[in-house]
Amino acid sequence: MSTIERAEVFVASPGRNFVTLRITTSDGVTGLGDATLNGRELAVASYLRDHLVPLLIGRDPARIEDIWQYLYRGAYWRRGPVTMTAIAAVDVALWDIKGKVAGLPVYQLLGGRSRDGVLVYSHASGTDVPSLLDDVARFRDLGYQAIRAQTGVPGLGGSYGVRKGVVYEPANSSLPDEQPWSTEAYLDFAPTYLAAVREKFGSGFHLLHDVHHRLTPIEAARFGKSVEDLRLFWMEDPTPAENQEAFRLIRQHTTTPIATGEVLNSIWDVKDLITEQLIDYVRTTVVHAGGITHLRRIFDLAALYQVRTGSHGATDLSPISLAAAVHVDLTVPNFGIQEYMPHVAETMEVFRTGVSLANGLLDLDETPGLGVEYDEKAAERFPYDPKYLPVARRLDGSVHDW
Ligand code: CS2
Ligand code: MG
Repeated sequence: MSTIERAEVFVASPGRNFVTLRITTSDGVTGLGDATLNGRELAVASYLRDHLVPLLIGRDPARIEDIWQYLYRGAYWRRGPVTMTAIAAVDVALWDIKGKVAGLPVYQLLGGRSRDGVLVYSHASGTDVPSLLDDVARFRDLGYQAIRAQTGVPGLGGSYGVRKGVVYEPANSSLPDEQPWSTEAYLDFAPTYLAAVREKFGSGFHLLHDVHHRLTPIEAARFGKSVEDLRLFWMEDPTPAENQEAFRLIRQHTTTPIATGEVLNSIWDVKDLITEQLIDYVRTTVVHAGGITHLRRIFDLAALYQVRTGSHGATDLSPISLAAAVHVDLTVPNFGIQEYMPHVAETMEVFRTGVSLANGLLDLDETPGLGVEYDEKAAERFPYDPKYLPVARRLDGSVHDW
């Protein structure tokens, strides 16, 4: 029987910080898992190196479910982003190994293709409305069928979602960048720029918007109502989702579809949102919600309640996560959409994958496993570069949800 012989954790910053787990079996087969938690990378690296790796050596890599249960129940302290990201990295690496041993791409082990390609959306942004409209036009010209639109709020300094460089990178400073926030200014302005997008480009494509946890339920209800005629594909994270029942109030007032879940880490965190149909899309991911094994459980529960998938896919999820997400997205019956932000060139020097984009759809080649390679020598050229996500403060100085 093949056993787990080695498990190595790599922390590097090719374009941005990533934590990568590589498991090697006694037969020399390797599997990769993403363990990146933006702004808290070393917590997961330590959880893996100091607490999980010693438990993996000598185990049968084929026993994916047993290892998942062992790491989840055996921790005693359950759930949360650090624990579930570490378990996810192990889980995805073991699926990678299983695919390589079977000589099949992981999606074939998950039931095979349900669709020819994975519909994606990407991020259009601008410091003002004209530059946002130019960016939307750019993505339309690139063939995207779904586009997220975000821009700064006049009078507020930094604003969520506005790209500065080639890609949107929010973790941009060695201490948290404190950004001003005004809900009133946002609620007055955001509907106008989303309307400007629809007015210029019509309704022949999916338009998405990320509220990013910033409203109270009644404010989110007001926002949802104000954009109903714009036919958003979804309003994302309208209010913090720790209190799942808060979404009942939003649901009572608006038909604008709701997506949430990127910061949530287990089926328990989204159970009521799904079973009460308080959301239309669940955004949990292979990297922050326990890996392929647990994500499939969440997506199967969602399917019972006609909730579709809409996994998070920002650049702080590594190309390993994107590839694993596409394997899952190709197979699940209740697929909705996949977030996709192309990684920068330095990142792709270190991670090589078989993921391809055409006409706004992602696909994979037939490489066994995940189809991803990690070049640790190249990674050594990009040492870890600690960065924090911003903090939002209201105009009175109090902390707000960023
Ligand atoms: C955002 C992310 O892509 C999204 O939907 O919510 O950009 C999020 O802000 C980052 O992933 C945080 O690291
Ligand atoms: Mg988001």
